[in-house]
Amino acid sequence: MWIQGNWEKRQEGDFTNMDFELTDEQKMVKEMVRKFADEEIVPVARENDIKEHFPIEIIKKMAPLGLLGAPIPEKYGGGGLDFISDAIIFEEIGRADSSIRTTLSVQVSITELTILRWGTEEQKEKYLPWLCNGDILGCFALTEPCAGSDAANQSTTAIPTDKGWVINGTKTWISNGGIADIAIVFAQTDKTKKHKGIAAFIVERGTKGFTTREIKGKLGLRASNTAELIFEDCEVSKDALLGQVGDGFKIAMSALDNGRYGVASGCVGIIQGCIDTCAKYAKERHQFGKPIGSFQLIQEKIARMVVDCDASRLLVYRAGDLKNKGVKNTLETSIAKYFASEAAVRAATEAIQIFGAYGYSNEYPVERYLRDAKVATIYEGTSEIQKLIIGYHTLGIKAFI
Ligand code: COS
Repeated sequence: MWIQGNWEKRQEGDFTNMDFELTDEQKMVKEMVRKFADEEIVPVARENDIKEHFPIEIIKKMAPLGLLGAPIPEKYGGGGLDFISDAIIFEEIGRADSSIRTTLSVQVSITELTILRWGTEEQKEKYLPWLCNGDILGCFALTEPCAGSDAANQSTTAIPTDKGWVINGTKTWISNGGIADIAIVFAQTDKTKKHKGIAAFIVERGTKGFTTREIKGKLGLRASNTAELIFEDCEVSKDALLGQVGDGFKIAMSALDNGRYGVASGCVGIIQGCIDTCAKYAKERHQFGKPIGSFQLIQEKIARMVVDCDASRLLVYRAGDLKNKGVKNTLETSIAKYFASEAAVRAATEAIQIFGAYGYSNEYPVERYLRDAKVATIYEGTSEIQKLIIGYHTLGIKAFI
């Protein structure tokens, strides 16, 4: 049945602002980042993965293009770009190499945007311009050996002193942890207050009592840097506090709204990469006297990837649109992250199937896509956590207390 009201509403322009066309600026960003990724990242991605080499040289080349601070206001050295452009950057870098996309996400989404949102003017001026121009790298230290999904259960402590704070504890699985110049570190100041006792600190590398230990042997993201951070009577000044004492959990959760957006966008890139490589291969590879792309079962696999890619991208853009409007977007970001990360695993699995035995070797990038996609269903909140966030927003009932 035709619903009359819809047409009238449309005439009045009374629909959500939905414009599926990228702006000229966004198209320019896409073209520029794709060119950079194809020229600088794709040719060395395989080698870096094999050698577990963190390519600092590529990160440094991204800075002059403005990629290390795209959504940060120009007054702090950023590009002042919107969040759809931000997603486009993550997608294009993610299409080339998720290890580099991870480094970029940590730098921009959960370090810079967190300092921008919660930092004092002094902290913003002290750190943001150097993060944006790549002189320093950041990391986000929330996870602990016993605090993963249960992020509020922090064992790291921060005890106040006359001069500032003394931090003790261990963080683990920290992306960029071994090479970052600053770390946003979460610690408990008063266990009786549970999540309301958590505080966040900006701790600089070189501070006495702060050491790192690199974690090697990961299934994927092998060219990204992951480390354990160890704090032993690590003294920081009062100025190191980010936000107020007790704001720590909110800071972490709001940061993850941005971090999960970067992960979801990067997964769109993985799916797009699967489509591009599979479409090319399916036209070149012949079996039974025909290109395999002419077989219905191959077309079905590629069609599913295309649908997953479009759906993921649209979910990302919806979350990005809310971010541009400054509207709370935890639910929409969780939906995008959950869907896109699972879809990336599906796409990469099918991509290997299309490539057959060749897909099982690192001669082609599809096996790396699968290894890299898998972690996106785990880090920055597992798929299970995203579903519980979605469930809570739908039912109003918390499953995790
Ligand atoms: N932005 C700002 N504040 C937020 C927020 C957000 N997105 N989400 C929650 N908060 C605030 C709430 O408003 C609440 O504040 P008050 O105590 O003042 O009312 C506080 O944080 C606690 O919120 P809530 O009770 O909803 O949190 P839960 O303990 O129920 O959250 C989940 C549980 C599972 C959602 C959370 O622990 C989580 O996301 N875990 C996964 C952690 C993760 O992703 N780890 C990956 C490693 S980090 S790279």
